[in-house]
Amino acid sequence: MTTIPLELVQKLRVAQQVVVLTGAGVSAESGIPTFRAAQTGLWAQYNPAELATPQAFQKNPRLVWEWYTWRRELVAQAKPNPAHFALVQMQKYVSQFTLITQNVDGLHQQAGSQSVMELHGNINRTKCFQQEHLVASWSPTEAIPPHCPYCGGLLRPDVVWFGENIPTLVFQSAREATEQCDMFFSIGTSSLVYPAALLPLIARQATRVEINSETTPLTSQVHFTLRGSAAQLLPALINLTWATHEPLNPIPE
Ligand code: BV8
Repeated sequence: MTTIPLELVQKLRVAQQVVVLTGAGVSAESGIPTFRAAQTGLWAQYNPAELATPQAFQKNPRLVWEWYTWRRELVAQAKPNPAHFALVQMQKYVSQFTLITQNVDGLHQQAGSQSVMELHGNINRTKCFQQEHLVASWSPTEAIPPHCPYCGGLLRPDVVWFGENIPTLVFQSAREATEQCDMFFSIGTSSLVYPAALLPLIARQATRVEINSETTPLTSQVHFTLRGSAAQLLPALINLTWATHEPLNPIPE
């Protein structure tokens, strides 16, 4: 595991506004395959970026619905890992902390993070394709996908597909926090999907840190690179920075 520079610890200890952007690499050690890792089993022959589009859904709604059903079952079995819990801790020690995620698995909230900004939606929420009615439940049906109880449209996951806009207010809040922060962490993301990948580039004024098991297009743009597993590096960073400090904002356990 890479060493954690003392200068990074010292900067984090005095940081007032910290923004963290996470990607699928943070959930990898919860057993959820990252977006670019080969899909397993039945889904190995599909490219996620080709399934996660409105066009794919319109062309084959059953296939796309079943892909998400498979992923929802993976997410249901997954538990937050030490990377998620370390970010809950970080939120307690930083006076203004913003967590922005590209992940759709809800594990940050499950771990206890507050006010998570979900850029790409949440796989556990369902809406209708036609009129975006949010649908919490639907009567048992043979139809795959099921139909919206309000308008009869086809149900789909409430995630942002490629070619769809990020929820405007969410991205605006994420952008504002990024423009004001003094430290920006990019954790477990390949930095290939936009506009999320723009955020670290907007944080020109901040000390930028990347935590990733591999190099990404962002690596050359950051001040500190921690090469390795987020589930190992984040707890180590939190411990080095605040082990002897009282939390500023204790979040109820
Ligand atoms: C948009 C939800 C405006 C769905 C996702 C042509 C037409 C239209 C748009 C575009 C276009 N060309 C480009 C675009 C823009 C497009 C885009 O960016 N495409 C890419 C492929 C180039 N973006 C969009 O379409 C966005 N909307 O632009 O709207 C617009 C509208 C209309 C027309 C034009 C423009 C919407 C993008 C949102 C897509 N939805 N998810 C679902 O999940 O099913 S994105 C999807 O990829 C996931 O959310 C995922 O999080 C995200 C990014 O991937 P990562 O999280 O980074 O995961 P990845 O597997 O890639 O990498 C994991 C990383 O972790 C790796 O670096 C690995 O090394 C590291 N790692 C692994 N294990 C660990 C680890 N690190 C640390 N520890 C470990 N243990």
